[in-house]
Amino acid sequence: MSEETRKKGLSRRDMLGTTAAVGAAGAAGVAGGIGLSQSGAIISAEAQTRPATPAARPAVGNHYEVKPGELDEYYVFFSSGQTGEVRIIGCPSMRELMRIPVFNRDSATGWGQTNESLRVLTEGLTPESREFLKDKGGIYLNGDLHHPHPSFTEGTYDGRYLYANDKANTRVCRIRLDVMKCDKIIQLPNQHTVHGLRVQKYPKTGYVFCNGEDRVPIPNDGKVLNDPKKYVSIFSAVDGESMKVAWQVKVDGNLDNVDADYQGKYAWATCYNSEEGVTLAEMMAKEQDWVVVFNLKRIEEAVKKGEFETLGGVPVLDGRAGSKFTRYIPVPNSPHGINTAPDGIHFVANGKLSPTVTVFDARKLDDLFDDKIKPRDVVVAEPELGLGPLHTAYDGKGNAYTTVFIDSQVVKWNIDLAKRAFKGEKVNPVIQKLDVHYQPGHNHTSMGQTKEADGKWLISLNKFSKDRFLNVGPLKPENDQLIDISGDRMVIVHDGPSFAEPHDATLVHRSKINPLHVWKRDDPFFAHAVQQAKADGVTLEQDSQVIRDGNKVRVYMTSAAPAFGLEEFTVKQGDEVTVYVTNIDEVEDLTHGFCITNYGINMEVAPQATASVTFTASKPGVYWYYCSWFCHAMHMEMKGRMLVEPRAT
Ligand code: CUK
Ligand code: CUA
Repeated sequence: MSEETRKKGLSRRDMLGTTAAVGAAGAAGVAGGIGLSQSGAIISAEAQTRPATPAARPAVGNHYEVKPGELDEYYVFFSSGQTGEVRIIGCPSMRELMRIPVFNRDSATGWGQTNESLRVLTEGLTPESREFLKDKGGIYLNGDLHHPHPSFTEGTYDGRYLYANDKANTRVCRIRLDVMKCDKIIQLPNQHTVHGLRVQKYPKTGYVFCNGEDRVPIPNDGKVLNDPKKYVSIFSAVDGESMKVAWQVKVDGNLDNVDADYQGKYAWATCYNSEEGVTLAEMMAKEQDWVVVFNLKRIEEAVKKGEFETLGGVPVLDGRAGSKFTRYIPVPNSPHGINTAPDGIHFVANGKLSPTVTVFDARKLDDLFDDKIKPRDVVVAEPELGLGPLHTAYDGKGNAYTTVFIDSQVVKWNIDLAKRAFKGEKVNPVIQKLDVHYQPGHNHTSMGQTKEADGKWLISLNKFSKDRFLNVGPLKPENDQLIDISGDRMVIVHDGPSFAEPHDATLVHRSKINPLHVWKRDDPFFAHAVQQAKADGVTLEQDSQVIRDGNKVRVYMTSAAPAFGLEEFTVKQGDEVTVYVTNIDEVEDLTHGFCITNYGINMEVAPQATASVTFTASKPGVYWYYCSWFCHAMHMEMKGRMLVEPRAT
């Protein structure tokens, strides 16, 4: 690349372009109307007359533009932090496509109110939480979802599930990628919060690894209080199929983030607070913390042989210092993200308080566990990148991209150069530092957490947006920036505001995901409703009728645009009413809703689905119910009356 091109911020690829037409447009714009692109493709007359790229916008052509009616190449599964949901964004357009409620209460879909969602939200609670929530509606209304990660088969995404953690209430969820609904939530016993979450990449998922961050007594029942020596933190492996805890391991310190290898042998986690303090000053006192490596085979063998204690109903092993199940590798104080490279060999712990990242070679772990080498012998590089390294992503071409929070930059560096520098060679592993706006946490590359990393896109999830958008008051959105990494240089091509707080995201090529267009009638998600209808002699797809069963009333109705199967139904004050709505429209995207005015009831019923809601008809009177999802020209008229007869006094 010539010095002049470098100054303009252009890469060779910018000049060549991605596709003849689009790339040529970029080249014409920046290079002032050359008739031939360097790849030899003739630039169209239209492209030559296209206005030059505005100076403020990076000159990479328009290949990140997804025109109206065109589809994105990648699904991005975004977390939403303390909002508690998962969001689906299209990349490269960065258009928000859908929100999947999980740990939150959602008005539009009825998540947290329908019987189908309540089953998911309650069945996996620990007995203590069930008791605690008894007089609070039975469910948690908040969550803090940090890390959404899809299931793997043999090192790449298989399109089955997405898993995520709830840091707020120590839960793990599973989302079915065929219908994009959460079908399982479990709360982890013994541990206090689950922060880091990543999944087993090989041979398949397999395990979902969940880091217990805070240290508490086990059991945490008040018998031990201000005696931190007796606190412990827990690493959990959840079986991604059964969504049960397979095993837990007690560890020293506080676990932060986690990742897994490509061989199915190890998982590794960053660990801070080796001091085991309970105040900020205590937690930062030492110069060093650790990366903990878990030996999956040794743990599985011990579980098989029964070498564990059962706590909270699950097998718990002791992995604290000196255990055969773990190794503690010293790294600079308070590491944060830990990320496995697509080469299947390296993994990187990000320094946070140290300006360095530490690079490990997974091939040395067998020797480490056999005590043939020392923990630090696994370290093969430790480049200094900038202030506040938090997370690292990869392009599959040997380069890594690390966010540095305090410097507000993404640093592109080369793993091989870093290893050579570590051995004493005079080389600089840092290739480019790019300003991002501002304070980045996670960053993610397209397919970058699989062996199929394709090196096209990087998203920097910035915690602050400050002046990048119209001012919306003291509470500002985050800023997710799309960065083109396909050339030699990183180029920011898009700013995208998003609401609290996408910590993490996964970019999945669209060829990996195959959602249904309408529900299947035999879907397990509403199997309970189908079962109940069968017991009542009701065919959900045909019948609209009211069944009385003591003071329980079951109201079955179909919905077909623009009418409900029942224009009215009558119940008695005090009845426990369950309404089952079956959407018999087979038309794609023809969703109905069911909302009862002044009864606080609303739910979504997508094509060919059944949804149900149970409530007490405590207020007598006339209550209109209406369809809340716009479905037809006569959508406003899609309604009926619930007549609640007053209790005889
Ligand atoms: S953590 Cu948020 S920036 Cu929960 Cu993945 Cu690093
Ligand atoms: Cu049915 Cu609107």
